[in-house]
Amino acid sequence: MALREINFDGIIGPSHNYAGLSPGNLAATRNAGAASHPRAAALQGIAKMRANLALGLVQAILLPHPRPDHRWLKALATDYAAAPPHLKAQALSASAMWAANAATVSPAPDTGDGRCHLSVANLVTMPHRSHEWPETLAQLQLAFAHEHFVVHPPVPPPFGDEGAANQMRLTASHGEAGVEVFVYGVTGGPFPARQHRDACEAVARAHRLDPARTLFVQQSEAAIAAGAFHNDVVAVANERVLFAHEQAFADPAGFYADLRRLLPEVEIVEVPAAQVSLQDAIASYLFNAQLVTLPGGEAALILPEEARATPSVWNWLQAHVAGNGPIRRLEVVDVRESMANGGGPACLRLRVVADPATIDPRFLVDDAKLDRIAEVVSAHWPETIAHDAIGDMDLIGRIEAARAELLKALDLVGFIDR
Ligand code: SUG
Repeated sequence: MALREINFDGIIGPSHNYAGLSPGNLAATRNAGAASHPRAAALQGIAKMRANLALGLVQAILLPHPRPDHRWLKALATDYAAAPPHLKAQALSASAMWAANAATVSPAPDTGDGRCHLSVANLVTMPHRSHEWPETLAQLQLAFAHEHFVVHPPVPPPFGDEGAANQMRLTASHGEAGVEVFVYGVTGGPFPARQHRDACEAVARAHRLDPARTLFVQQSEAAIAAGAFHNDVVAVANERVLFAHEQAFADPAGFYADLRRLLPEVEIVEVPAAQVSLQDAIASYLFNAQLVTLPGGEAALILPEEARATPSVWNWLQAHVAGNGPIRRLEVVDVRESMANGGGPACLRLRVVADPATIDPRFLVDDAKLDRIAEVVSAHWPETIAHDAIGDMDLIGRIEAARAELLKALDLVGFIDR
């Protein structure tokens, strides 16, 4: 088995809009009511995937969910035309684009049965995200049907689970056994802590992780209160590098000591608050970068434009690279439409370490397939959605037709359409 890290990016759906549905997500709240640009949004996501392919990384996709979610509305004894405005917005959200929240993944080298385990996230804290899981489960069961994988249904409510956004894996190299770190929240000042410790522990048990190599770490209240609604807004890890803000964790010293004991070669890159404030880190999404290992072995950070535009952040990064820090290369991508809803480069992807030959090939992409996807997006995704248009049934028809065209182009009709 040739294990590689595969990035599954959520294709940004045709219903992408700014409804301000996530309290505690400052960007989404700030942009509530603004006009969105679904076509440009999806093309930005595709351009990010192309850039990752050009770096020699393996790239895959997850598909937009059917929106509005008629099944969910039916379970609420209504339909789209009759639903009150808040349910309309929640049913229409394109939030499944943030694939880091789709599932938690434990690659085969970490698990008791030598298979790669995926647990679909329940996302119960936010109503608009709580109905993503059935479609996510269906897509993951299709993409990971090979016997190498075990796909688990979500942890039951009320234990909130937001998937890989709150999980980090540290290891000497992707194909070796790792230390899995589950970050949970207890309190977040005025905002909800979306990831519950009981959910983390349930996932770790389901994945048959070695308790001696599994850490449960509390996110700091200050981070959640400042707008870090997921750990991946203030920390990211890849292979032996942990890159985190000084105020990310409730007890950083205890966490780092455990990590050094379990993985002596770990390299902890902590950004001091005196150089980059929590506010700048969160506004710029410095830590919502994709930290990746390039084919040559060096670590690169794939950052949003907003990180380059924030002087404290860009200065820190330049100094780190000039000083021979573990991160050797900076790549900047434009994902502004997603960022305006609080989703950076890392939110848009789910990492799976596996042999690409074991993945349903319809989910893997190369440049030619991205061309086909971009054609469908350019022809069918709405150019803009004004906030007051979400009740417009013509728009709903276009959104549904657009997704159907994409499934057709990817040979997925009859598999994940409903
Ligand atoms: O759950 N935004 C998402 C952003 C998720 C980012 N993911 C990670 N950090 N991994 C959220 O808050 C906004 C949708 C709206 O308000 O319409 C939203 O759901």
